[in-house]
Amino acid sequence: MSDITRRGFAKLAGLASLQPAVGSAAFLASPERESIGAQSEGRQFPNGFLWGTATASYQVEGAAKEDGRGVSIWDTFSHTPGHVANDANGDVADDHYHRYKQDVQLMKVLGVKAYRFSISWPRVIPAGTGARNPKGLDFYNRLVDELLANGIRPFATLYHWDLPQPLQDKFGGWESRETANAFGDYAGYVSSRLSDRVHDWFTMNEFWVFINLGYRFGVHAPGLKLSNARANQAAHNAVLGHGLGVQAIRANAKRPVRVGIADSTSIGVPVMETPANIAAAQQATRESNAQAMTVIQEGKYTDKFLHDAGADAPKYTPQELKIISTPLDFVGLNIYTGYYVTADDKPPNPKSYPHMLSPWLNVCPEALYWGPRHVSKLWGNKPIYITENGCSSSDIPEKDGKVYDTDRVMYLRNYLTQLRRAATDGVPVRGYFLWSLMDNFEWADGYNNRFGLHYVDYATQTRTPKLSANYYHEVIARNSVV
Ligand code: GBH
Repeated sequence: MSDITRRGFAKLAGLASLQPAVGSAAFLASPERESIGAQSEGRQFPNGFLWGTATASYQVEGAAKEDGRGVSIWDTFSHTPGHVANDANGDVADDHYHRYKQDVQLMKVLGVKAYRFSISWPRVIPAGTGARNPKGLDFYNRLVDELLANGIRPFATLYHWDLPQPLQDKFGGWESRETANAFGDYAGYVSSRLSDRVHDWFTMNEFWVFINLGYRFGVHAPGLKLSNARANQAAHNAVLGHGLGVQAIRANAKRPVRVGIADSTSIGVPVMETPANIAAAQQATRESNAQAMTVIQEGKYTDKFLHDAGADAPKYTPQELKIISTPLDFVGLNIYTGYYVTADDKPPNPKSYPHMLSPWLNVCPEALYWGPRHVSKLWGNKPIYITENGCSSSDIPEKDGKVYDTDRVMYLRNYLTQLRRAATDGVPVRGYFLWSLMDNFEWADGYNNRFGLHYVDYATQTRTPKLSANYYHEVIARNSVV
């Protein structure tokens, strides 16, 4: 690592001790910035490109029993031995519930202009339906106010997997349309209370993941291994809940709002960028997302999906398809990786294919070009946000206490290069939310896989910026790949 980088990193590390007096302006004014500025040529993002970070309620908040919060399926799941690495849980997590002001300062030092967080349904409506819990909602009032006071735009997600346990117990969770209705009611309530200050909304995070990992493969809450027919019905009820949510957010909004989804749309990437492969990759993307993004955008399940599912296809009415496809204001894509496509095949990856610390996280930077591009070609020119992108790294502090996550920097630079290519190719991608602001509870992997720009020492709750925080700070300051 060069001296220049080390000095810059040390400065940022100093900043994170929250001394606004040596804030980012001092860092930016340094001569280092001038001397390497020329390298940024040709790597600029469009003016006004929105840089942000993301987290989710159960992964960071902790305070699991405070201020009347109800129990979620992730509390139950993580407290059942054998489900999560080291039997970890989110009881404390990053203690963000109490430390949110400090965490907003971390964002401010980074220079992000937007923050995507999620709202815990059981905090706000502990039983899932019925009685509201104003004390729970107040946490989000405080958080939103703190963000706005610091010039950071809030993007709220209403469902990032922490379903109120009573909905699972009473109705079988997403197996029932009752849960979709309850979600609509909850979405309308939260909109009525926060939309005076929150302009940008996502209904749900990653349909495929919470349905398939939760209800089909049993590795996420609620840990069920349902038949294909029942899991397909659960997936249908989830997108129905999304549609009801979109309508309820708008119907209850105090000011104009924009509503979208944050979906783990799987992205077909042409192995070689020939016209035939590109067309095949686009078509593969449409089919492989038939139960989420495609039905939401088109208001119908694809013929191929219905044919392949046969008797296991979900039961639904034309009216439900209309609700599901209520037009969105923008589209959020969570993109970590992609899969390769050729005109006649979906080739498997060889054993030597590179991945980050998480075995599933194959390095595929081109997904950040092809993802937004396929979506805009298939479904029109709506604004697109990358609502999550980032990676796990082993992130072991060195003797000097710092984390030199050069692998994450490598990952980010390659992905951002492809995102910039999309933005300058006319794809309407408007912003990027890096996952994640800080290390957090990584679901079934517990606290082992760290995705943060800030290292969290869970014994002391200290946050320390990693080298990648320094990197992202530079990207934002220059609005450029660096
Ligand atoms: C997103 O999931 C989530 O929105 C976010 O909460 C999460 O922290 C982040 O990305 C990083 O994972 O080992 O076969 O069980 C991305 C989708 C969900 C993909 C968990 C990997 C585990 C697959 N990820 N999944 S497996």
